[in-house]
Amino acid sequence: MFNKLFNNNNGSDDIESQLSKENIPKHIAIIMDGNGRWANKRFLPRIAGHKEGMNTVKKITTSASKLGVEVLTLYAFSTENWKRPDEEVQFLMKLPVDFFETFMPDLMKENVRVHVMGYHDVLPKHTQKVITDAMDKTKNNTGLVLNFALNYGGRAEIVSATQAAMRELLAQELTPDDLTEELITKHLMTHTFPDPDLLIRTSGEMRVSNFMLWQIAYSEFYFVEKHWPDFSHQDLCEAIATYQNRTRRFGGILK
Ligand code: V07
Repeated sequence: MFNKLFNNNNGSDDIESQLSKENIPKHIAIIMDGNGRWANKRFLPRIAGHKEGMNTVKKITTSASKLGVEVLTLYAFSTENWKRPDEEVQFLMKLPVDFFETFMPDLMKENVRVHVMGYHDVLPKHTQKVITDAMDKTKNNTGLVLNFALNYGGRAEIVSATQAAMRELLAQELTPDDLTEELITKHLMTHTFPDPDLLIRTSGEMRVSNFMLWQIAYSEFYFVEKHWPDFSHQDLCEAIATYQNRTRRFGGILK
């Protein structure tokens, strides 16, 4: 009763039924932080946290798909992550391989389309191959788009998009004054997706860390203390409930 009135989730395990099906964010982006800290707390090596984080990716993909989310973008590896110890980087680069070996049958069953954005030419060959194969295998699926940001950086993306836009202008003998937001947007790696409605970051840090800088101009931000491996279906529902409370307009029209 009180939960319904105030949308006070209060440990209730029935948040999903309180969500308005008409206002589910179309695109959710997540910075999956805290995998190393999750492992440290348990006296496990950091890679154990990454592995558990990978299982959480699958769980949250299923949740998002059931809730009717259209695009789920996950920050898997930033252009800064190369600075980590070699051993950890090598392990991370095998996770996409692991992920598809374990979950491809489920992804096909759930009608999920895989997309990967980022600078792929520098990734190990086995990682590149598994990504191309997964995108190809799922390209006719019509459900949730699971979009991984892998070796991705927001500023670099804006620079590449602007360069491509400038080349287009030059080819048409146009000038810098003809550069528009629309033209830059057209050359972003996300040009086929709507901008994220909701950006979630786990593990208590309140930064955007060079993630989708252009696309999050109007996104709602949601920060949660939990480390990524502990993030659950309930937590996703709570994030969406908060989003719905913020974007509710009594008698008005949603932006
Ligand atoms: C990675 C698990 C999730 C938490 C964040 C760091 C560790 C899934 C992938 C992945 C990426 C591309 C792809 C399929 C799966 C992944 C990295 C790290 C580098 F096509 N999880 N995960 N990639 N972690």
